[in-house]
Amino acid sequence: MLSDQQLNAFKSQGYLVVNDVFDQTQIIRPLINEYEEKLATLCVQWKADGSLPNGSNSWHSFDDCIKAVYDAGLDYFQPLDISLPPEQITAETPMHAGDAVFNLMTAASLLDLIESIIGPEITSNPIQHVRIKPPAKQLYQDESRAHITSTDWHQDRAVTLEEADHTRMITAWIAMTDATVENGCLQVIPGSHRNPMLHHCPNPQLAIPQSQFDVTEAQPLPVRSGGVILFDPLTVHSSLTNQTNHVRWSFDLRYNVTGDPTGRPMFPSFVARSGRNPTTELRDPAIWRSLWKNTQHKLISEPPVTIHRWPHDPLLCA
Ligand SMILES: O=C(O)CCC(=O)C(=O)O
Ligand SMILES: [Fe+2]
Repeated sequence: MLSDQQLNAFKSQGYLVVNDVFDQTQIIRPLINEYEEKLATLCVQWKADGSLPNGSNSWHSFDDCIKAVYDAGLDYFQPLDISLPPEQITAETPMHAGDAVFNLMTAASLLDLIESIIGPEITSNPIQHVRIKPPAKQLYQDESRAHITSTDWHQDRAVTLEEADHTRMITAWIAMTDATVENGCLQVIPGSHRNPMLHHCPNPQLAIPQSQFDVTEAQPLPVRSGGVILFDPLTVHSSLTNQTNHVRWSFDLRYNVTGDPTGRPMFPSFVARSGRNPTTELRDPAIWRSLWKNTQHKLISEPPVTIHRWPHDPLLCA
């Protein structure tokens, strides 16, 4: 649970850094193993079908694999992501709903922090991603995907549909690798959660024009592997550039009060904790996987889903 001091800091600043939330042996190492295995499987397939050059045989690390796969122009992101994409969902669209991810999402140490802020009726919100970011110097010049390169300034409320504008929600940003100023940690505008929703421009990333806030107030938030940054859905945030030679890896998860709209109704949510009715808590990762599988089957036959509300505004988004 958060101390009164931590809770007050969260309420006044709109964010809180908490180190050492996840046990390295129980949670972080199994996640690394699960991702290493998944990436290795992908690489075997890509080599077999000729899309990955043979020279890439001598990888020694997860880092090297990610770099080689990115260099070859292959999409490692979607198969490793923990959500379906917003569009072009087919029967083959991959995603990663592994046991170790489920254990992260439902870890008591994280839910305790969330409970301190929004109470004991907690739903795991399906707006969730992995971000495995190669060194910036290695990226293609036109790379703009927020899961691969630095993320532009935004509020998370803006990535939901209007139905969730009053949803009591928290983002939990989890450092897998140590997150530093050099490798592209998160940064926030302290106190900006007291703003209303600011205007967001849709392209190339969803972003608040810099005329709408004071970017000189930006506060970078380094956090160690296994630590968490909690923030309010209206806190203005972005991430820095990865200027190192190593991959920077994080997950971002969201939780809302059970019963409030998630803001992405086409994707599956589940009860992660319930003080009132613990039997409603989902404890089985196989059921979580099947929720996503069923969603996928349903969405194949439907038109692309809209995940945010922002049209291009020619005045604000020049
Ligand atoms: O890690 C990043 O680059 C940005 C993450 C983010 O925007 C979020 O967690 O809401
Ligand atoms: Fe965000």
